[in-house]
Amino acid sequence: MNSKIFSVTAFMLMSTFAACDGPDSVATSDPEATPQTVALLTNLKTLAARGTMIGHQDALAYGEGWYDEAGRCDFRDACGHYPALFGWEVGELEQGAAYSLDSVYFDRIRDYMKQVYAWGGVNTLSWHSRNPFTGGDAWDVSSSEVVASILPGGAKNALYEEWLDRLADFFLSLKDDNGTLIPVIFRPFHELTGSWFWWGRDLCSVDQYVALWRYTADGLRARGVHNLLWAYSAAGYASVEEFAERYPGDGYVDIVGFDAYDQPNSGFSDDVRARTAILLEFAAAHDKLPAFTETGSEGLKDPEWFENTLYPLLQGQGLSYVMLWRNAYNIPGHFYAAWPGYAPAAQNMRQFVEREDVLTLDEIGLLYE
Ligand code: BMA
Repeated sequence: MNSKIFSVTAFMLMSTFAACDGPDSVATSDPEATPQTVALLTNLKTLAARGTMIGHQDALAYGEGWYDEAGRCDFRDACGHYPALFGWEVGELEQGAAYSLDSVYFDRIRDYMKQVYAWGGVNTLSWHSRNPFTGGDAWDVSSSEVVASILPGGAKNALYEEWLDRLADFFLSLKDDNGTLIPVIFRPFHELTGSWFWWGRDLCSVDQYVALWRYTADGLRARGVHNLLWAYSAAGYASVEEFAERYPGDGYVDIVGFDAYDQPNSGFSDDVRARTAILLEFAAAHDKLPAFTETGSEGLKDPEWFENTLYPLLQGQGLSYVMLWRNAYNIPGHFYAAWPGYAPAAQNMRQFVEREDVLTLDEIGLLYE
């Protein structure tokens, strides 16, 4: 065999092995993350180069005019594909409640998450927990002592430990039929650069916010929870420094992102472009996966919003996912994904998801191996 043929053959063999092995595993923030959790992050990093996964909050739980109907999903019914990513909400789980602040039973959420995992989709959880200090809801910003009260030595530390017990029990109950833990993107204390939640910028110091995040992550890890990817998601910011100010550290975060909604006269597109550029710079410097963690245009008043507004903001950016907010069954006009009865928006959403670089469930391949 001459040397050229030998090296071509060797190269082909090496490529074959490389293709079988898949990409080398990337490091998760939790060094003890389960193999499926490591595989998820590894595969999401590769997938982001191909396109952006589309997600929808509470997609299987309810929608425009329906609640908990087997097999129903506004997103799929409007455009023929399931989203790749499914968002769920654990607010009030910490209270030991049976259902979330958006009235979805946690037992059902577990079933939905199991279904999504069986399909090969991605689950993400947000947590609009109640205010442990005042007893109000997540939006109760009447006190700036809340975060301090949770931390060790604080009056609500024991209560918060109970909350962590409940969260840990739930995360550890997320298993497939073989008993394998289902990986979850957990996105607590979100929109932290705003001041509308009790953990917001004006409600606690930088050190307190970082301590809250680490205390939560360490507490869950100490309880044996290793099936989480941690998502740090901001609201508005104007510089890398501002985005980074409350970042809990590379050992506590896997995904970085922001939430932004298209409200009338909010300069949405320019704002998202500016935030994305900053996000991508930060993500590259820290080797974290960038995502657009919540968005939408309430009621889709512009039925061409997906193609005319959203798509140009995603194209070529390398964002892992974009998640549309929920289609509330009991708040008129509070929807963000199209639904079949709203035909012009459904048609536009179908066009959008059929783009090669907008990824639905059927296009993401095997993410957990
Ligand atoms: C908000 C609205 C509320 C909901 C909350 C938490 O944006 O959708 O109705 O309770 O998110 O999911």
